[in-house]
Amino acid sequence: MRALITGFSGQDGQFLSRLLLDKGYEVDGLVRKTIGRTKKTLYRNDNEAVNLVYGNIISQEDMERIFEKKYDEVYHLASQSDVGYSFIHPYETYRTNFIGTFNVFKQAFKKNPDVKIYFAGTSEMYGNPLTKPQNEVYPFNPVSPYAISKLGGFHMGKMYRKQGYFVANGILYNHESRLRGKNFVTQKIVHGIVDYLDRGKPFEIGNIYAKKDWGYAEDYVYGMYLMLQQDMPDDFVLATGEQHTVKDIFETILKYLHIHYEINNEGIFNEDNGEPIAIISPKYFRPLEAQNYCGDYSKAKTILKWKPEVKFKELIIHKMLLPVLTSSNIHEYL
Ligand code: G4F
Repeated sequence: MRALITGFSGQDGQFLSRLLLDKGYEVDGLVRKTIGRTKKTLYRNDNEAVNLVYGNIISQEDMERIFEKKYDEVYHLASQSDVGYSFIHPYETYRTNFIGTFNVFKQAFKKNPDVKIYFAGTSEMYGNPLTKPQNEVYPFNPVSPYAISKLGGFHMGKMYRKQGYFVANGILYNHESRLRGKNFVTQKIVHGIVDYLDRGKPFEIGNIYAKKDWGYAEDYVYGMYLMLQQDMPDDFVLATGEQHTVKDIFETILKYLHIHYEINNEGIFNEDNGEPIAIISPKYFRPLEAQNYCGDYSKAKTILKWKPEVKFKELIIHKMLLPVLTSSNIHEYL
C-alpha cells in the first residue's frame, strides 16, 4: 500500500507515518520547502523511511506534480491549524484550508478515482455548542475563520462522497502530545511551568475557563487509519467524552509537582512565595471563543472499534509533562 500524508511535519503526521510504516506501507510525506522542523522529530529513524516530497497545497502545479504518483490512501492533514492566528490571518487560513483542500481532492481523484482520502475536520466546526455531548449530526455553527475554512473542506468532502468518491471526514477534538507545537495551550502550559521552575519567570496565558475535550494524538491517528480501512466512507467524531478547562491543566500539573497554588482573575500564583507562575493577559483571548466541547465517539466505537486509550491526567502528566521534566534539570519535584 502506498500513502501520502499532507502536513507530514506536524504532530499528527509524525505519529501517523510511524503507524503506517509499522503496517508495511510505503509512505510519502508532503512538506513545504520552508519547513525545517522535520529534522528535529522524535521519530527520526522511522522518518528516514518516509519519502519526503516537497510542495505546497495552495499551488495547483505542485499538486499536479505530487499526484503524478498514484496513491491508495491520502491523509490530508496539512492546514493552517492555529485558531487564534486565523483571526489575524483569515485570508491565509481560507486559502490554505479551503483552496488547498480543493487542490488535493481534485488532483488525487483525477489520478486515481479509487483513492481513499481522509479529511481532517475538527470540533471547532460546532462553534459554541449549547448542549453536550456533540456527535456527527450535531449542528455546525463555526465562530472562527479556521472553523469556517474547515467546515468548507468538510462539505467539499461530502460532495465528492455523494459523487461516488471515498472521503472520510474526521471530526477530531483537541488531541495533544509532546510533539504538539508550543503555540497550543497544553504544550505552552507544560513548558511554561517547567521554565518557571527553572528560572522563576512567569508566562502569559489567555482564557483559563475555556472548556475542551482533550485526548492523546497517537490514539487519534489510529482512528484516522481505521476510517480508511472501511468499505464505505463516513463522518466520525474522535473524542474522549470528557470535558476539562485550561485551568484543569494547571491544577493537574501543579498538584502533581506538589506546588501550592492560588488561582484568581489575575493569574496563577505560587502560594508559598506569592510569585506569579502565569499571568492572565488579554493578548491571548480570542475575539470569539469556541468552547463547551465534549464529543460523543459512540459511532467510532461501534463501527471502527475505536476508543481513546489515554485520558486527561495520563495525557498531561505522562505523555506531556514527564518527557519534558526528565529532559530538564528539574528533578526535585518528582
Ligand atoms: O491549544 P489551543 O490553541 O487549541 P484550539 O484552539 O482548541 O485548537 C486545536 O484543537 C482543535 C480541535 O481539534 C483543532 F481543530 C485546531 O487545529 C487545534 O489543533 O487552545 C485551546 C483553548 C482555547 O479555548 C484557547 O482560547 O485554550 C485557550 N487558551 C487559553 N490561553 C489558549 C491560551 N490557547 C492558546 N493557544 N494560548 C494561550 O495562551
